[in-house]
Order: sequence, then C-alpha cells, then structure tokens
Amino acid sequence: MRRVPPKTTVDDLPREIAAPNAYKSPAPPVVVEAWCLGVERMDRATLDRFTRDIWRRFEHGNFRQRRRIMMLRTSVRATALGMLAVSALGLAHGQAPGTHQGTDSLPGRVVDVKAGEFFFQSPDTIPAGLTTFRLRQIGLVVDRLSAGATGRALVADKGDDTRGAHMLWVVRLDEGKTVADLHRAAQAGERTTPWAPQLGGPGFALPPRTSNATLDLAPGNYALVCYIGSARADRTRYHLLNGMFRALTVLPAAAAKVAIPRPDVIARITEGGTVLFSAPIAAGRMVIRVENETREEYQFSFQRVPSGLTGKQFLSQPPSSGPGVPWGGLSSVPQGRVVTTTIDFEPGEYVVGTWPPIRHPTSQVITVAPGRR
Ligand SMILES: [Cu+2]
Repeated sequence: MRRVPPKTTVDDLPREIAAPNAYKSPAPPVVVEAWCLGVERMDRATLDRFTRDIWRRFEHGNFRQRRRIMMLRTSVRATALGMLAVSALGLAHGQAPGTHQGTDSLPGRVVDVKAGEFFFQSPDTIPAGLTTFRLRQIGLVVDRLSAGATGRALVADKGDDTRGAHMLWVVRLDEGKTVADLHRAAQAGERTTPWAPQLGGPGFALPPRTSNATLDLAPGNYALVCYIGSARADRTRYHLLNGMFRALTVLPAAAAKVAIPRPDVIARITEGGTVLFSAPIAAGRMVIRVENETREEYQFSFQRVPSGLTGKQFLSQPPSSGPGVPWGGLSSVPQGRVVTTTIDFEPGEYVVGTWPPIRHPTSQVITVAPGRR
C-alpha cells in the first residue's frame, strides 16, 4: 500500500498554516532526511518479503542464519550511516530537503513536488533565484497504470474524469496574505485575486514521466496550488477546495544568481492560443522558452500521438475520443509572462496545444526528428 500523507482539510484552515501537511518529527532533521531518502527508494514489496523472511529465520533459531542476518544488519546500518553522511553534506551546503542544485541538468535549483489526491508534498522553504519545479504524480494514476489502465481510465474516478490528474500553479502571495486567505477566496468563488498573481507551473505528464517549469523567484510568500476542476460548476471537483494547496516560503539567497540557460526553442503563444516555434523540435532534451504574447492565460501541453494513428487522424477524432500520451508542458503561462520548460523528446508525432481539450482548432501536430544536433 502506498503511504498517503495527511492532507490539508477545510477543518484545518482556521489555524495558522505554515506547513499544511508537514508532520514535525522530534528526531534531528538530518535523521529525518536520511529516513525519508531511504523510504523513497524502498521497494515496498521486496521490503515486506525481506521483513517476513528475517522474522521467519529468527523464529527457526538457526544460529548460522542468525549470524548472517547480524552481518546483514551491520551492512544495512553502514548504508544508513553513509546516507546520513551524504545528507549531512547536503545540509552543510545549505541544501533544503527536496531540492537539488545542478544535478539533474534542469535549470537552476530543482524543487521536487509530488502530487496525489488531494495533496502536494514539497519543501516548506527554498532560497530565491532560478528554480525548476519538477512535478511527479504519485496518486491513483500510478496505481491505475500498474494495473494496466489506459486513456481516461487512468485518472477518472467517482464520476470525475480529471480526479487523478494534477498540475501545479505557483502563486505569489502579496500584501501579507496566506494560503488560508487564498483558500477562503476560492471558497468565495474567486478564480484569481489581485494579491495572488499566478506565475505558471508544470502541467500533467503520464508517470513515470515528470513535468517541470522554470521560474525566477524573488523572496516572499508563495502558494503551490492545483486549480484542476475550478472551471466546473460542480465545486466538489475543485482540487484547491479539496485541500490541494501548500505554502512555500522563498528566502533571500546568499549564493550568486544563476542565469537561465539559452533556450533551444522559443514558443510564442499568439492571439487565440496558436503557438509559433522559433525552430523545429528535435529528439533529446529541449529547453523551451514559452512566451505568452496575449492578454489571456493559456496552458501549454504536449501529447504524444498514440501508436497506430497519425497526428492528423488523432486531431480529427471526435472530442470524446481517448487522449494521447501526456508528455509534459505547463499548467499555465499567464498573460504577458514567460515560463521555461525542459522536455525530453523521443522521435515521433506530438500534438501541442494551449486549450484544455487537446483537439482544438489551434492545436498543431509536430514531428520530432531523430538525431538532434
Ligand atoms: Cu490536483
């Protein structure tokens, strides 16, 4: 069973929310960090077999086996100590848990955010500067995928066809407002509020793929929000109202400012949502700078065309037809803003679109050629 962290509920809101779903352990931070690293990497099925096996051997009382187990425990302890050392090094260099600097070939500091129904797991505090939010789905879509589901069945649940799909919107909180204020505004029916400008964020990618968005963050208070379901009349489907938000504090950074890398391609979102690319997209890792020239907010998403169809055939299917393979992109590129995303492409046909239904008149087919550069 996957471990699901406690989520923020509406009942939690009247109190001060510094870290909505954080459990404060009495253990020193370095121990918590090492434990979290270990838990993240564990294969639970194997662990359970391992645990059962260990106890069975102990119960049988075989001395030689006991000795082997003691040796195994010693090596496990050594590994744990090694992890502690690595973790301590990271902390010594000012590494906030859940963030990485320059190890993932993504621009700036990488902040890992995990999304499920209905919560985000992410660091509480990060330093200011160039930041790439990398979004990983860990909710029901992962279970459905391993059970062999495809298409909409991957995320549809309880009569809601987007219940298991999550995106991330990074929102700046001005005027001393908090995530609780943002939640209250959403309850009052506000989709956007003047003191909570949206900055963009990563869209939905089918696991195990992740999506990402690079933003240059100034010190301040921010909220991570999933606005999926906000456009519907049925408010029970609105992920933010279901507790899918989290506070993020961005602290002044001591380190020198990291510049954003030169993009491989510039994608301009023009009037109506049509995208114009500055160069063809080739296989491999592409840094795409997305510029929204319009006065409307747009999303920016790639879907790979399912096998057996051409891109043209896929786009001309009825709207209710199954989706392509969500390949990544951005939940939002606000009007007049620039957001960068980094995507690994395989050769083949993709559809790029800026409207929630991917089969939209402004969506277009792009062919990714093999052998980049
Ligand atoms: Cu969501």
